[in-house]
Amino acid sequence: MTRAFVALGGNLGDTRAALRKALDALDALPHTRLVAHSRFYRTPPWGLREQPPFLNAVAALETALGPHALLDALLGIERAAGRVRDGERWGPRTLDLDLLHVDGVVLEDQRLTLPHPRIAERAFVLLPLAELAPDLELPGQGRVEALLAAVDHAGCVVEP
Ligand code: PH2
Ligand code: MG
Ligand code: MG
Repeated sequence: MTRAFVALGGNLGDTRAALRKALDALDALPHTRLVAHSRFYRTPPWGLREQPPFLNAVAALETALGPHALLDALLGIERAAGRVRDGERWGPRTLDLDLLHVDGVVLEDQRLTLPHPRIAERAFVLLPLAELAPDLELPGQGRVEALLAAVDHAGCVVEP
């Protein structure tokens, strides 16, 4: 079993329900267990600014799935949640599941780059990830707690 971290996000519809359902779906994946999840954060939209705020969280899994099988499983959960890919990069979405990191894995191919290449820029990922794994060393990027200290996360607030 390998530890993997998944970012959850969404900003269309009932995002709280979508994230809760996604956590259940992650736990229900074959050969996979949800070990922990962060609190939910309301976060300002990053990348494309003119869209509703996001709800974001991070999940820690133990899984026997390889990185590509896990990616396929995440896409399947997004589809089951009604995600429609209209091609707009960084645009609004019902549910987004991004594979952030898998212990011991560094890879880059057509489908997948690990660790996720933009973690260090994203307070909406670093804040929940630091709840679960502040000491995690992301190959090529650094330690999560140090990365978090270098970004502005003032606009991100824990949902009650
Ligand atoms: N996801 C994006 C683009 N921008 N901004 C926030 N705050 N949270 C997200 O999850 C997010 C985003 C594309 O996946
Ligand atoms: Mg994303
Ligand atoms: Mg995505």
